[in-house]
Formats: sequence, structure tokens, C-alpha cells
Amino acid sequence: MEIIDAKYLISNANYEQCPPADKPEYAFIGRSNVGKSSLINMLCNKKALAKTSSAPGKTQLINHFEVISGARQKWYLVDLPGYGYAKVSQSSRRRWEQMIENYIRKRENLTCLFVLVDSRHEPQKIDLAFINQLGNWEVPFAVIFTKADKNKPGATRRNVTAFVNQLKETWEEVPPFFVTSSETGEGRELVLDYIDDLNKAFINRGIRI
Ligand SMILES: Nc1nc2c(ncn2[C@@H]2O[C@H](COP(=O)(O)OP(=O)(O)OP(=O)(O)O)[C@@H](O)[C@H]2O)c(=O)[nH]1
Ligand SMILES: [Mg+2]
Repeated sequence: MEIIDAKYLISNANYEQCPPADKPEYAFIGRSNVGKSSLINMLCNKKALAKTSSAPGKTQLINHFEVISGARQKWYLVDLPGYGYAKVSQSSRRRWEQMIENYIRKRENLTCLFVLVDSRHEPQKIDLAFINQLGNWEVPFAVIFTKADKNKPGATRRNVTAFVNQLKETWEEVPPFFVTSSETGEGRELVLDYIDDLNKAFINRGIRI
């Protein structure tokens, strides 16, 4: 899928203030610093579209971007604040949980939630718990392993396999997953093609698939 343009629209703390739910929407979530904002920039081929930082906790709100791809198809990308940042107070954590739970459960055009997992680590409880929660909420999702450029190929394979094996313990079917690097562009075409397929299904069916 060819990206023609991508632009920042708006940031909100409340899903009800988000742009009209009339286009397919893809949101990115995962641990703080896992590479959500960088991945959005890599997919759109625009370096400074979403704000990135080497310090965790950069993204604080629900950030909407509008993307135009081939044949003038419009859709949304959403950059979300991360979880698991140790230096966050209990009250900010509650606020985050409320904001995120409302957004991902109530946003009716949310077509796929991409859960980002750092490919450098062995399976982490916090990621597995978050994904298992999505099952209870019946939210469609896929897993994206990030920062593959930082690994030797064997390490990526080992960590991805271990994570998928953990998922098999709770999920009958393994969810779709992708290995990416925002540095090298690895995985870009596969993720964009996946979005393209979901965009087509969204148009055919009208609303969430
Ligand atoms: N080498 C490498 N570095 C990456 C990659 N993706 C992100 N980074 C770096 O990791 C750091 C965090 O990236 P962000 O994209 O800001 O992460 P985030 O998940 O949006 O973080 P928060 O908004 O704080 O939750 C930055 O220093 C990025 O340059 C990648 O694929 N490869
Ligand atoms: Mg971010």
C-alpha cells in the first residue's frame, strides 16, 4: 500500500472528543518507550509526524493522525501513551487506565489495536496480561515486535517464538504478528498490507469487523 500523505489532527484525553468515527482506525499501544511513535513515523515515512523521545512517557494523550493511501483512501492512526513506566504515580496510572479502557472498548471504528512488544526481551508479564485483557474485552488486535535492528537475528526469533508460545497457552488461535524496525523499515510493507486488507473489509461491511 502506498502512503500519499499523513498529518496530525488532534490530541484528546477523552474518546468522546476524538474525530468522527467514520473511517477505519488503527491504534498503537505497548510499554512506554517500546517504539509506538517511531513506528507510526516509519509507516508513514515521515520522521517528525509523531513525537518520539528516548525518555519514557513522552506520549500522554490519544493522538489522531489522518492518513491518505492509494486510491484516496482515508484512515486514522492513533498514537497512545504507554504502560508500565515505573515512575508514574498511582493516580496517573488510574487516569491512564480509565482513558485507555474507555478508548479501546468504546471507539466503534477501532479496527485493530496493534500491541507493541520489544523484540529484545523475553516474554514480559505486563504485555501478556494486557493482551489477555483484550480477550475479555473482545478487542481485535495484532502484535508488533519492535526494534529488531538491535538484535542478532537469532535473538529476535527466540524471543518472538517464546512470546507466541506463551500466547498459545491462553489463545486458541495465535493472533497475527509482525517483526519490525523503525530504523531499517523492516516489516513496513507487511503491516501496511495488513491495514490495507482491513481497510477494504471496513468499507465492505461499513463498521467494525
Ligand atoms: N534502534 C531502534 N530504536 C528505536 C526503534 N523504535 C524506537 N526506537 C527508539 O526508542 C525510543 C523510544 O521511541 P518512541 O517511539 O518515542 O517510543 P514510544 O513507545 O512512543 O514511547 P512513549 O510515548 O514514551 O510511551 C527512541 O529513542 C527511539 O529512537 C527501532 O525500531 N530501532
Ligand atoms: Mg510515544
